Amino acid sequence: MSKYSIFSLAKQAINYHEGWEKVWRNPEPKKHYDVIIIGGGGHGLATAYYLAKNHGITNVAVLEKGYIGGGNTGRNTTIVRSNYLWDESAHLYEKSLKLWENLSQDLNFNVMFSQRGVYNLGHSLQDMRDIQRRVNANRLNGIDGEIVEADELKRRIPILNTSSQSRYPVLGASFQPRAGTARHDAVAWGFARGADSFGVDIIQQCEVSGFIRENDQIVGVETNRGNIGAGKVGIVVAGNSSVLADMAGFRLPVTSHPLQALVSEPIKPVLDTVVMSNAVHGYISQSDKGDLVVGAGIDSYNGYGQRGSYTVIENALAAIKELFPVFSRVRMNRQWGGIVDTTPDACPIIGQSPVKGVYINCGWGTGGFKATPGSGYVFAHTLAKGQPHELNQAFSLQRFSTGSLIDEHGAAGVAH
Ligand code: FAD
Ligand code: PYC
Repeated sequence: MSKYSIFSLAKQAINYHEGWEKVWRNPEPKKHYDVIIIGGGGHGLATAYYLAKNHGITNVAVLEKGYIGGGNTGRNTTIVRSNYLWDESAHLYEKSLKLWENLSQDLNFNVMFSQRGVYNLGHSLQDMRDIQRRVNANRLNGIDGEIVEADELKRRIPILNTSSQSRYPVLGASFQPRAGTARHDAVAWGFARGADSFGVDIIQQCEVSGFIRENDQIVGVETNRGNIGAGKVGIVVAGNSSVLADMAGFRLPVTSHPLQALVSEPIKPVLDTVVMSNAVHGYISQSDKGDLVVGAGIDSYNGYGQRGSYTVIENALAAIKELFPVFSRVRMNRQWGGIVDTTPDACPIIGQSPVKGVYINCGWGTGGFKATPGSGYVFAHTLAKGQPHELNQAFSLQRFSTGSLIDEHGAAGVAH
């Protein structure tokens, strides 16, 4: 039973929760750490957690310029799936999905992982051929997937408009039953609490503004809270990756774009799964609270403003309204944007950078939330051993000079 009775909970509420224990400490930065992780999003926090848990490296700091989970981790629409086309990505995302399946137990923190399934709609014969190819490839890799024809889709999701008269008629879908959603903040908080319990320092309001160099090696970082020495530095800053890489002295093939989402007023439960359509650049699920969570395709211009332009969400909502006419009078409550870091092959970059002492984890674009545990797992290995885990070997920065690209544009969620 909880140590808080109903009376003590009420007393805490009146006392502004003054007696509640902190979930993680709020330490001052030390002079030196074995590993510094820049970026307190899900990926940075997961990296710190697995560094400590799997590799016994606990003299670690996570430096976050704002508050943890305040970047894309807290701005995304929480779709988790592993139905990628190519072996390299399928294995990486499937490892992540397996970690998701046990994450609440592992962290002893409810991340509300809900395997409600994800549908990717097909609107043309070519879409359906691509779906067939992807589902077949997934099955060969041991990943669950099925092809669902339009009639069956209508039976499973009665409010979906499958009329042949619509602008983009629905011909069918791929379905991954083990896919679903999770609670984004809880993922950041769970990993933060877990990492902190191993002694990792999570330092918020700590912006990295430069790197300290000795000869050709990075030996620390400059921050608004002073200089901090480091044996190794991991950059995990999503939309700000090019900015940090530039400070460290190397270039990334990454462009940063706004990606927008919206939530509606809460309504009664009507949609118990996730429906995505790359062709119309819109996707939708319903949160446990009842809000409709709707997302758009990326804004095609580059920028760092966490907003995006109106026409993009107007188009996404028009598409959702056509797919689900029943939602036409639902009011939207909030809209926001996050900055996503896209690469030429829609795959991440995870590994050593060209600058000694610096490791990079970026390029997850519109689809990194689902990878949070897997990304942390392989990046921790890479930092600990100084070489990649077999699951991230193919995702090096060097692939952009060797030409070994892994084109995942088709499976990478909302088009980019
Ligand atoms: P972040 O959570 O952005 O963390 C990076 C952190 O670095 C930030 O907190 C930032 O403040 C910090 N930082 C930056 N610069 C500095 C500095 N100089 N010093 C210190 N700290 C710094 N993915 C999915 O898989 N499924 C989805 O449904 C999905 N939907 C999305 C919807 C939207 C609207 C958006 C924007 C993204 C979506 N994504 C989705 C993508 C996903 O959110 C990201 O790929 C993922 O969250 C990236 O996690 P992260 O930890 O790398 O980045
Ligand atoms: O990668 O599945 C995904 C996704 C959905 C919405 C944004 N990204």
